[in-house]
Amino acid sequence: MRNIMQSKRAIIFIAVVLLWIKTYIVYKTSFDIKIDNLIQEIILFINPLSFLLFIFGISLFLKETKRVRFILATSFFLSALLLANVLFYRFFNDFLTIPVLFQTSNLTDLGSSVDELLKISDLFFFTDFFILFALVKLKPIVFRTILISKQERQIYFFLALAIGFFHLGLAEIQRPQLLTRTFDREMLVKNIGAYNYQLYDVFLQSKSSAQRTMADGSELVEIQNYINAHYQGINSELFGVAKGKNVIMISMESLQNFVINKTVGGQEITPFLNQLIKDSFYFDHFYHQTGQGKTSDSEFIVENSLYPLSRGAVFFTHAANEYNATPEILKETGYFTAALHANNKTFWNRDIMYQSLGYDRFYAMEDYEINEANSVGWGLKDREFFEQSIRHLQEMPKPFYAKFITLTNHFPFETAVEDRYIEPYTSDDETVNNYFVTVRYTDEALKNFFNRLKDEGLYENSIIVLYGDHYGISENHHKAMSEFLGKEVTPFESTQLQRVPLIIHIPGQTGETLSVVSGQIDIKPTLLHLLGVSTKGSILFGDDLFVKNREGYTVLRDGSFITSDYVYTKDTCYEGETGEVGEKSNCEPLMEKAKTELNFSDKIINGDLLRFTQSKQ
Ligand code: GP9
Ligand code: MN
Repeated sequence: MRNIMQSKRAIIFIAVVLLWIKTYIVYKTSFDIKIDNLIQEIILFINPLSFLLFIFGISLFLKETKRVRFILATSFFLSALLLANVLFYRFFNDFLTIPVLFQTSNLTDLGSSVDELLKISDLFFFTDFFILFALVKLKPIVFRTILISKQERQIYFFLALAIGFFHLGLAEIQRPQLLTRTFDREMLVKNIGAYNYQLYDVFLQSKSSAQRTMADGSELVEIQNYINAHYQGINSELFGVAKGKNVIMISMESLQNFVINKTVGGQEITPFLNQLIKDSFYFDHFYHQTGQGKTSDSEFIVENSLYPLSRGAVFFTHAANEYNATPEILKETGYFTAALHANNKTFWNRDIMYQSLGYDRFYAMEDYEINEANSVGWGLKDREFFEQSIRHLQEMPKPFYAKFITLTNHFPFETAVEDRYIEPYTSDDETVNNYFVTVRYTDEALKNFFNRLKDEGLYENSIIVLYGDHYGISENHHKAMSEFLGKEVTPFESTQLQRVPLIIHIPGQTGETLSVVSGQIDIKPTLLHLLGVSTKGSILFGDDLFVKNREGYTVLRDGSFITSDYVYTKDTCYEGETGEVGEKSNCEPLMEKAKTELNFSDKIINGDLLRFTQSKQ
């Protein structure tokens, strides 16, 4: 009796094991998943298992004939899904997402080449299905009757759950806050597995379509009224001053403002930027406003003048929305728009989101020569990145809007020996110590880039905007930071540390340091006005930074805000001048405004409200 029962359950285990092993083989042979250590290899190996146990476990609730059919159908479906991902990967070097399936341009590309992509060896994808099918046909008696006790079912699911927890526990150690923090699909597939990834994608898709479906244009009226009432106007002397010029945007990885004009061991940390700000507009009270989407959030804020979301990355969660981003607007006025970043194009879902933002071209990893010698840390060294980008700039139609995203100054702040222009700082915190060295390296890379732009005759014709994307030194490093700054890092100081440099270089304009309190959200209207494009009536939350007597005010994604007089953070109102704790009532009038703006911005994103704006109908 016992033997028969075991064999009756065997089909489930055979199905699970076959599909499990096959999935691992596919991971290793059809996808290019980078593995850095043994734990990652273990995660990759076990990641399909709990999902497969659960899905095939459903059959334990079914009657005998249905059970076998269910197992065969599931095996077939999952194999087909895996194959679909492999085909997609062969073409796009990316994993399938639901929005991608609905992106017609991708589908046409893919559809026309399915023949080419399919190989005879792809029959391998159904090996386990054929084996199962043969087993069912040859030994039908083994799988016919079902006698599984409730207790056995409980053990089965307990086991599946335990494996699932073990796997997710390992993944959490390797990549904390995976789902909210990282949205590189390769990283997701590596950590949660191909099948869980598809499920997660379905979940994200249904959540966002539910919110989208429930929205109608009516919420826009209130938002539009709010924006119109707060419109700050233009600076008529500077409006259109850079009209028709190329635009070079440079997102500087993890570059915080506290390094500007400072030294380590008697050496300037940013000698080039310190020089550059003398003949540029430099904003020294400018804040990053990013959330969990880090670099991608900064890109989102800068180009849309909307706030990012409080969890997740808009680039990933709302990539198919209608936007009215700077590249799209400039494209309409005759600009060629490009983003340049020598990383995996799917990181932060950029390849998809850039289409929604109106980019003509994304120069990513494939467009660069990357090898061990010219890489460090996260990839291509900044200097090489800029150098190799020059030819991309040369080939672009003019005028162009080109966004560069640097990478070397990324945590954990590694530099090659030959690229160390200053000695590390000397606290007992390696991260902080090395940060200055990578910042110094990026500064050097920027200097070279500017020289190359001059050589190529691109400098005089371009307006260059440089900004720090987000903090590099997190709250975990307060001790070493207090040492460097020579003062305790209170919540007030911690907010001050969220300042990143903003430098706007306009040929023919003399420089000035402006201390107006501002944030990344202000870049879009500021830039568009310099290029002579009006933003009056547009849905955006920033203001032109050159407007005379502009109100100093900026909101961070966690609800903190900074004005010319006060800093509100962690439910405390600090005096801006001294950093002393002050009366909460001083901050109260603006607490409501901060909340309203964040809330309006969330509504726009979650409801995809920009699809209802007039120009989009
Ligand atoms: C990855 C780079 C870094 O392409 O933009 O992203 P981050 O971790 O800083 O968000
Ligand atoms: Mn970044």
